[in-house]
Amino acid sequence: MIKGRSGGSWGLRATMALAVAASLGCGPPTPGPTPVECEPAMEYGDVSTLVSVRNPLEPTQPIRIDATEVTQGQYQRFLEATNGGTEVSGQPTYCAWNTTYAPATECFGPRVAEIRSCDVRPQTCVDWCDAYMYCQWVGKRLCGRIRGGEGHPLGSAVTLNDEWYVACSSGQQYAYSPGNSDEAYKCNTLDCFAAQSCPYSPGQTRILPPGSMPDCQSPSDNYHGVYDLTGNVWEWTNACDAYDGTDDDCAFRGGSISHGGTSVRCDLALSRPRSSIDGDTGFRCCADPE
Ligand SMILES: [Ca+2]
Ligand SMILES: [Ca+2]
Repeated sequence: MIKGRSGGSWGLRATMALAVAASLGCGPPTPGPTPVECEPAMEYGDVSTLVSVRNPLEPTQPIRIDATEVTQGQYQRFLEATNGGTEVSGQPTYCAWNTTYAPATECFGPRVAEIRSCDVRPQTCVDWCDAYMYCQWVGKRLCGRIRGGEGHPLGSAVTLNDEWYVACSSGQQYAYSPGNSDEAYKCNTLDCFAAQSCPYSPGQTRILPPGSMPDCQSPSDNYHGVYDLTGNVWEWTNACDAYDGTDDDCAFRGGSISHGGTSVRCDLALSRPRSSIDGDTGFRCCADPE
C-alpha cells in the first residue's frame, strides 16, 4: 500500500493519471506493445557521472549525486556481475528476504514494457534492496543522509541533511528541480503533458531516457547538471520507518510521468514497503565528497 505524506494529492494525481491512460485507450495490448526504437546513446555524455552540488550545511564538503536516474544498461552490468542477479550475498539483514536483483517482470505495464531492454531508459521494477545493492556494487550508495545512512525520517519534515532533497531543491531554494510552482512542465510530468511541452507526440505519456529534457535541472550554478530529480520516474531513497525487513516503509521521491503539480515537489516523500516494485519507480546513487 502506498502512503502519501501530503494529504490527498497522491490520490488526486493517481486518478488523473488513470484518467489520462483511459482517455488514450491504454489498456493492456494484445499480444504486447510494440517496443520503441531504443536510442543509441545519451546526448549529454556519460550517464554515470557524479555531479557535485553545494552542501548548504558544510559548503566545503559538496554532495555528489548521479547526474541521472540509473539506466537499464547500467543495471544490466550489475546483473551480469551477480549471475543474473542470483548472487545476493552481503545484503543487510533487513534485505535477507531478497533472493534476486533481477527486475520483477510482473510490474511491466504497457508503458514500461515498450521501453524494456532499452539501455538508456531508466531501470524501474526493482525493490529497495535491489537499488541499495546496485549503488553499493558500483561504489556509491543509495541517496539518503549526507555522508551516508538514513535520510530524513519518514513522517517528519524534510531537512537539509537529506542529500536527494538538497540536490532537488537547490538547497531549499525551489519547490521543483527546475524552479518554483510554474516550472514543473520543464520535466517529464503531467505538467509537461498538460502544457504539451513533453518531447514526444501530444497526448502520449512516456518514460524518457534520463536527461531528455535539458531544462529539467536546477537554474542555479551550484546545482546545475542533475537531471530529472523532478519527474520521469520516482526514485527510491534511503529513508525508511524501520530497518527490519519486507514491511518497512521506504521513501520514493520526485514524481513520474504519471504525476504532476504538488505530487512532484522536492519536499514530498511517499513511501511503500521495502519489497515492493513499481514500473514508474527507479533510483539514483550518491557518494561522499572526493
Ligand atoms: Ca529483488
Ligand atoms: Ca526522477
